[in-house]
Amino acid sequence: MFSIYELQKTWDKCHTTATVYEKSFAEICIKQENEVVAEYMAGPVWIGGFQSTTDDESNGNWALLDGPHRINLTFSTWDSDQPDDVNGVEDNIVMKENGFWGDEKKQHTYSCLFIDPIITHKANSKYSIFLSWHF
Ligand SMILES: [Ca+2]
Ligand SMILES: [Ca+2]
Repeated sequence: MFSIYELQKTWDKCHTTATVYEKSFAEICIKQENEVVAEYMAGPVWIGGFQSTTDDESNGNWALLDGPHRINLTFSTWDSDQPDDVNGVEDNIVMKENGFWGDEKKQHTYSCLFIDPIITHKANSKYSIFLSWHF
């Protein structure tokens, strides 16, 4: 189950906020997941994508958070001009309103996309239910 935490947070704050609510920062691994999220979101959202190292920027080294683990990015849907690493500081992934991804500076604030790991495993589907909320 995906959910959008509507308050705007930095990427790091989204990460810690996910833990507070016993959720995970969302990883998006397939096109269908991306499409579902793009349909429901009202504005850009941080997802749990980041560069595991920027030593070799052109190579990307993009990864996803999977709970406490990290996995290499196998699916991506970058916008046409992205990732462009403006000023050499864009190392995290935001999903824009059009559903495509951009690299962005982690200090920017956006809503956060979370998944509920427990329901995910039970239902074997992240997108059977979708809700949006804020506290
Ligand atoms: Ca970068
Ligand atoms: Ca960018």
